[in-house]
Amino acid sequence: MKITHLWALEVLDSRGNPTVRAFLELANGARVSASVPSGASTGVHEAHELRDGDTTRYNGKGVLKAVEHVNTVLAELVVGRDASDQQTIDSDMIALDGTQHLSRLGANALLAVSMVVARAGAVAEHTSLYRYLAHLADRPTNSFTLPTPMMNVLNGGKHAAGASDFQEYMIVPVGATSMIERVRWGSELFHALGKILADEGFQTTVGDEGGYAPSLHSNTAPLDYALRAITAAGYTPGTDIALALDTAASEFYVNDVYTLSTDGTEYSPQELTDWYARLLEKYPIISLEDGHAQDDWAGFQDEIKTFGSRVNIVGDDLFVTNPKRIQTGIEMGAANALLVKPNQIGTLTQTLEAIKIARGSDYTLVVSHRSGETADTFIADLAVGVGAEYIKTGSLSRSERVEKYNRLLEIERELARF
Ligand code: 2PG
Ligand code: MG
Repeated sequence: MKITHLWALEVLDSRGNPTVRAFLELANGARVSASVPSGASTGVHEAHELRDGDTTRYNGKGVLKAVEHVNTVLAELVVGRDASDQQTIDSDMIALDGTQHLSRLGANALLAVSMVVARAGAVAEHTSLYRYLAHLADRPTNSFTLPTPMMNVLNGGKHAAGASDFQEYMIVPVGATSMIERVRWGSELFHALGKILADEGFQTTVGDEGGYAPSLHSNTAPLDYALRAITAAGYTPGTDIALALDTAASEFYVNDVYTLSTDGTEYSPQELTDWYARLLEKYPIISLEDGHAQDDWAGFQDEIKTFGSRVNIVGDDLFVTNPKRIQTGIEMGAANALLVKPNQIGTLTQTLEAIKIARGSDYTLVVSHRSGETADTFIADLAVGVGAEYIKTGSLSRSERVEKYNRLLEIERELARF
C-alpha cells in the first residue's frame, strides 16, 4: 500500500531530552508513528545522532535539524513508495545521506523513518508488527518464542550518579516458563529488593532504567542484594532467577587501565578477566556485557578463553550492531552474543543484517532498549520477530520500560489465541 504522507516532530525522551518521532499515513488513511531512543553510555563507533548544537534551546540537544530532514528530503524520497519496500527505502536513505555514520541526515532521522515504515508495512498487511518483522528477517511467521527478560533492578555507572562503577545489575527469570510468570517474578523481586534496601536505610529512588540506585560503596554489593531479594521473594538463585551484568567497561577504561573508583581498585585487562572469573564462581551470573572496553578486542578474546563456554559474552559498545564489527568479532573469537540496538546502526535493514551475521555464527541475541527511551514498544516486537533469546528493557518501574514488558504480555496472549 502506498505511503501518502511522512512527517516528524521533536518530542521528549524519558530523560526529558529531545528526540525524533515520525508519523506516516497510508493511502487508506491509516496512520502510524515511531519514536527513536537515545543512549548515555554510547559507543564511539555508533551511528551519528544528529543534535542541533544550538545552545539557546535544550542545551544544544534539540533535534530540529533531524526533524527537518524527515519533513523534507526523506519525505520526498519515501512518499509515493510502497510500505512493503523496507529494504530499498532503507538503502536509498543511506545512499542519500552518503556518510559512513549517517552524520549528514542523522541516524535519528533515518531510524525514525525506517521504524515507521515497518510499522506501516505491518498495518498494510493487517498483521502484527512482530510477525511482519519475522517476515522481513526471513524467519518463519507461524512459530514464535518469547525472549527471557534481563531486568535491570540496580542501576549504576552513567545511568545513576553516586551508585556503582558497573552500569547494570540484571535479574533473569530463567526458571519461569511464560511471560506472565517472568514479569510477575521480576516485579515481586523488585519490590522485595526495595523493601530490603529501605529497611537498611538506603535510598530507593530509581535510576534512568528504573532500577534502584543506592550508594552501596562497592561493585559487588549489588550482586549480594540481588541474591537476597531473590530469596526474599521466594525464589531460588540460579535455577529460578539468575543474574546478568552490563559493566559498560568503556566508561572506566583509560590507557589500558580499568579503574573501579567505588572499590578503589585498578586492573589490567587480564586482571579484570581474572576478577570476573572469580565473580562468576561466586554468583549465578549467566551473561556479561561489555566486560572490556569497546576497542579492547584482546580483553574480549581473553574472556572467551577463560569463561566463554559458560557465560554469554555480549558485545554492545564493542559491536554497535554494526555488521562489519560483528564480522571482525567473529573472526577474532571475541564474543558469543550480540546486543541489538537499532539506533546504533541507523536502519532496520542494517539491524536485521547484523542479526543475520551473528546468527550465522550461533551468537545469542539480546535485543535492547537505550537508557533514554520513549513509550514506543518496537523492540518488544523486534525481539519476538527475530527470535532473540533475551530482551533487555530495564526494571519493573517507569512506564517507558514497563510498556515493553506489557507489550510482550500482549504478544504472548495473541500467540495463545491464534
Ligand atoms: C547499554 C545501554 C542500555 P545506553 O549500555 O546497554 O542499557 O545504555 O543506552 O546508555 O548506551
Ligand atoms: Mg551496554
